[in-house]
Amino acid sequence: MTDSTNSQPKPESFEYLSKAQQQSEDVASQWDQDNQQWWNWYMTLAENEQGQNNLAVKPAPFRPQAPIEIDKSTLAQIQDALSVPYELSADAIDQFARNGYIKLKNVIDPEHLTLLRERINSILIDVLGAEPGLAFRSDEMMWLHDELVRHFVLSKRIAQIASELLGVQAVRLYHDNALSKEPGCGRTPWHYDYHHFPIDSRNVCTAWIPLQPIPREMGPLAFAAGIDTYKLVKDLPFNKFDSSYDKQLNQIFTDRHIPVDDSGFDLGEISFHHTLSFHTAGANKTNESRMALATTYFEDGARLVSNPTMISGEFHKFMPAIEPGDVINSAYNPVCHSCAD
Ligand SMILES: O=C(O)CCC(=O)C(=O)O
Repeated sequence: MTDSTNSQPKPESFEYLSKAQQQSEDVASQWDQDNQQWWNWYMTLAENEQGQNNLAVKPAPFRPQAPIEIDKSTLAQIQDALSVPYELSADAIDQFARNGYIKLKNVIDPEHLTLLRERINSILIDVLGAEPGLAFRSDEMMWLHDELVRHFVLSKRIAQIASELLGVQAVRLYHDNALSKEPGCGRTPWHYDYHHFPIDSRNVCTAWIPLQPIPREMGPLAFAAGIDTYKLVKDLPFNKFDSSYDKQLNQIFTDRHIPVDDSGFDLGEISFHHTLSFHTAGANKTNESRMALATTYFEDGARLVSNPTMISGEFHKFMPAIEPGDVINSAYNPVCHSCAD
């Protein structure tokens, strides 16, 4: 794309930024479009082999299927399985504290995840349509209207792990997030969630739940080891227009020999990453959508920051009526695990 006034090529990000956001380099103002457009923009900030967001692989149209019916007894079984406490070892807690992330195998029944994948795929088709075109499909707050999704998002088992890893008494839900990286979609840029979530606390973590096995070539979530790694790059200026921030982060991690875990995931395996953990995800070089459900939890009592920025996307959706400085305790932020229970 070129600008008719000065014939300078416009960055790909301009396709997704509003006119107001295009006019200033600063990120202080709030995001002014929806969260799907946020992801469209955000994916343009990744450096890719071909220098572009979308690779040559083209996805086939999504085939809308009749919504799968799940009977009451299966739903009850799923809810029960997702309420069973998980035995987290001291070693896992220690690894999370040191590395900022942990991958845990056999947390969720693969059959339950297969049902969830079908359900989330049909939700995405309902919300975004069946035609390919989006490199990265997303949706949030699905738990409010879908019972199957709700059992996963409010799962005591998952929230208990989050609470123990963070070492806090109780956690609340920030949001759920369907993350479908389509065939041919490029990398997710390096980032840490502390920069993204408008939550005034470091006691925040995300469970990233693959909905099919994810080999390396499908773009698994990948982590830079070290809870303190962010200190190497915390003063690096973020660039909202192009991939320069991602590129510099990559260079610094390479120069400093920071180990990166980009191993694949089995079905049933899930990861938890701390809000200070730097992470990325590879391109999806397969012909299948790389689907994951991410659920984020924060320490009960945390407040909304005083100045949320565009990097937080359409966050009001996740905490209606909460104002800067308020404790985040809306009806959309239920306590999902409490040691007092
Ligand atoms: O799924 C992805 O590619 C990115 C997800 C992510 O960054 C997250 O859940 O924190």
